[in-house]
Amino acid sequence: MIVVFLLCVVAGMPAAGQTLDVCATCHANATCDNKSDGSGKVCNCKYGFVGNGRTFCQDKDECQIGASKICGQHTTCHNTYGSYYCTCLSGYSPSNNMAIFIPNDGTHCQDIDECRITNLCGEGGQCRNLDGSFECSCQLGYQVHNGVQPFHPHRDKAFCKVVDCGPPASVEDTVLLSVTGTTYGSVATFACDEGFIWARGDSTSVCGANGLWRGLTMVCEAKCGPVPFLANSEVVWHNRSVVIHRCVDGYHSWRGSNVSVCGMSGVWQKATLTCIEIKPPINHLYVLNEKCVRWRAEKYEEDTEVYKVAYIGSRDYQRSFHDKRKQFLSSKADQLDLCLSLLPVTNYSISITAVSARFTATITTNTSLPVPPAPVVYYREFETPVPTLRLRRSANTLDPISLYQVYVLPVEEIIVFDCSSPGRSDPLSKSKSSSEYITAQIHVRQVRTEMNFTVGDGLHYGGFYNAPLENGRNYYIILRAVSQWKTDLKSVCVLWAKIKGTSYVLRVSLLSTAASVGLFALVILGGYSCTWYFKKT
Ligand SMILES: *[C@@H]1O[C@H](CO)[C@@H](O)[C@H](O)[C@H]1NC(C)=O
Ligand SMILES: *[C@@H]1O[C@H](CO)[C@@H](O)[C@H](O)[C@H]1NC(C)=O
Ligand SMILES: *[C@@H]1O[C@H](CO)[C@@H](O)[C@H](O)[C@H]1NC(C)=O
Ligand SMILES: *[C@@H]1O[C@H](CO)[C@@H](O)[C@H](O)[C@H]1NC(C)=O
Ligand SMILES: *[C@@H]1O[C@H](CO)[C@@H](O)[C@H](O)[C@H]1NC(C)=O
Ligand SMILES: *[C@@H]1O[C@H](CO)[C@@H](O)[C@H](O)[C@H]1NC(C)=O
Ligand SMILES: CC(=O)N[C@H]1CO[C@H](CO)[C@@H](O)[C@@H]1O
Repeated sequence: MIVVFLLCVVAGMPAAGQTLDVCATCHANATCDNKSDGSGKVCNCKYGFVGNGRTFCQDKDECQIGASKICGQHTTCHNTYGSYYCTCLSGYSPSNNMAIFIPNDGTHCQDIDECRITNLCGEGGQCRNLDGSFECSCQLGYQVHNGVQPFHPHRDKAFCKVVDCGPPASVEDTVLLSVTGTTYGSVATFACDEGFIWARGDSTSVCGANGLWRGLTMVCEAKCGPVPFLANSEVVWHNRSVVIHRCVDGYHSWRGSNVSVCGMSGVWQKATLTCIEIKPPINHLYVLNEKCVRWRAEKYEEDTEVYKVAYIGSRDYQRSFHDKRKQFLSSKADQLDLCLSLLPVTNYSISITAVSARFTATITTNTSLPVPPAPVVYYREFETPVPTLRLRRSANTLDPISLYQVYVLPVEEIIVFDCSSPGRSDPLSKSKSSSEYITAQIHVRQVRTEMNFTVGDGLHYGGFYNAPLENGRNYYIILRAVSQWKTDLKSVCVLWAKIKGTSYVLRVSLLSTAASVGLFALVILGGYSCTWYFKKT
């Protein structure tokens, strides 16, 4: 410390007596000095003290007037007993390089350039000196962590860390060829993905200061264009070189590959998948012409399918009846027709199984009532009014629901007989004697294999009166065989006999239907709707 003593002369009081020892009266913190004029002694308070030098000398606080005034800028003033000293504020250092000073020799506090100390801001940090301080920011390629810029490395937890872009982000339809690193300035090089060609743009990407890869502007053009379309299918998965197809709901694949591939030539090698509607292996099954079944086969074209056709027939009116049969057939055809030997007036359940597809379709049907076979009669001509006629019947030719009706036709000018019209029963009530009537009705059960029937015997047959024939009149006798089931009725008529009561000569013209004349029998076929026209000549 350099202390400059100032000599202060305190004017002494005029001495009351020369004998007074002034020095003895000086304050402990005062000195006894010669008077400047040499006229005696005087007490002076020591440097740093103020007072009269004798009775009091008290400490003077130099710092009170302000550090910047007494010590200068950027200082702290420290008062001591009788003195003071100065120090520099943090960030400043005294120009004389001493820790403490008194500025009376020109010493002052000057800013410290902290940035002269290397690495003060850490790796990647950039130091900036401030008046009395400094701050850090991050160099290009570095980013601040744990804080914001600018930061102070001792005060904040912030620090600089090198920018890392991470693995290079790939752009659609490109592949990474090489990369020099992942930090700032690293370069990644890309190439077009399989199935693509480089159209234009930059194929490299650079790790930028913001931590992002940038610069890749490569445009990608697909070689093969949009994914190919297949009817009734959807795309399950695809990339630009491979497409996998699948049939949509309700359709299934009819062989073929389900993958499309982008070929070297830049065109799709399309999948060959064919999607067809899912249908049962047997469909559109129906009965055709009463005895045939027709169905559509759903299978691979070239495959042969084996079908088992089984059918069961039953009859309401004949409990014991069971027609149960089966047959197999194998075919490649898409449509099948099969005619079965179904019996008449029967309910059938027909089931068709596609053996390899393990699928069965069933249909029910019934067969209709057929026209009964024409009865075999012995045609004769009689000259008696009570002729006995013969009928033969082979067992089972007619079913149990049939019966016979015997018609009597009195011969008039013109006789019209319709086999399908129900006959009249009462010959007595007829107004016109020429009308035909039913003379007997005989159930088929009563016939067995052969029957002799005498016309005009006056008895009742099946509720009909077998009225005697008039002597001398001419008649035709017609036999009608009837099949009846519920409301359905089929019949056939045959000419059974001719009765000649008089000398009339008759010619029969069979105008409308087919006729067959045998040696013994005249059988008239043609069914229920046949109509005969008889003309007297
Ligand atoms: C004189 O000054 C000193 C410090 O320098 C102090 O300790 C002492 O008390 C003072 N004496 C009186 C009598 O004031
Ligand atoms: C598409 O996928 C196939 C099969 O997974 C693969 O071999 C091919 O490399 C892929 N192509 C593209 C361009 O991704
Ligand atoms: C494509 O076909 C293969 C074999 O032909 C088959 O295994 C695969 O399941 C099919 N994929 C689809 C999605 O249908
Ligand atoms: C066929 O079945 C129907 C209905 O069950 C029935 O009404 C009919 O009488 C049956 N026909 C024969 C011939 O069994
Ligand atoms: C026979 O089948 C036809 C058509 O399926 C139906 O209309 C008719 O009522 C059936 N007849 C009987 C007797 O079941
Ligand atoms: C029917 O008559 C013939 C001869 O006229 C006779 O031979 C035959 O046995 C008779 N049939 C019956 C079932 O009576
Ligand atoms: C310090 C100082 O100058 N002291 C002087 C005071 O006066 C006497 C005589 O008068 C001198 O002898 C001292 O030297």
